[in-house]
Amino acid sequence: KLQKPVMLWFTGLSGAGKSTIANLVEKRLTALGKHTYLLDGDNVRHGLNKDLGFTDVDRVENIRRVAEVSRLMVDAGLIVLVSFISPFRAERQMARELVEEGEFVEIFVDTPLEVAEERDVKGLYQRARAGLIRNFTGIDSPYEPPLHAEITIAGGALAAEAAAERILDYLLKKGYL
Ligand code: GGZ
Repeated sequence: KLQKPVMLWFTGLSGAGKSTIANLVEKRLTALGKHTYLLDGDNVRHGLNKDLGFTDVDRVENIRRVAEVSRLMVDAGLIVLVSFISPFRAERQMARELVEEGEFVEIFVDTPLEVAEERDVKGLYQRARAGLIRNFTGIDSPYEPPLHAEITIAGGALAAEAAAERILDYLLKKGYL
């Protein structure tokens, strides 16, 4: 039986835990024999989108291209995990409308700015506060939280393993697995 393709769209601040959770979910799906692909800054911003930075205009184009590539992968039958800040509602909505009803699952990794900034794994928040990085999301660039995400993860409180578990449960319950 063919697997059900779906776009799992992770959104949230830098350092929210999107990629950590997406990687765990992908591992679990692979173990279940599913064919997946994870799109994130590491494999897109250094290649396809290396001409783009972090102005609003560039972020819109970043997400537009990511959504289109992701749509092609859904067409190919994959479970696609998409992990970008994707700060604007309009572009997330655009991505949603590229695929069939039920093929888009928005996952809001809702880690408060204070928590992400406290973690500051890469030291980017500190550099943004110091004015060394401009247009940093949450500092001097906006983040529009989803209003109707299919799944919201309290990223500050919930461990990545538990978050991945919740997403797997959702996919199972909704008939994707
Ligand atoms: C936000 C930035 C910035 C600025 C570099 N603002 O924590 P990270 O490092 O690994 O994830 C962040 C990543 C965000 O890229 P996205 O492609 O996901 O952004 S968007 O969806 O808005 O296009 C961060 C790093 O890039 N980074 N400069 N100014 N994050």
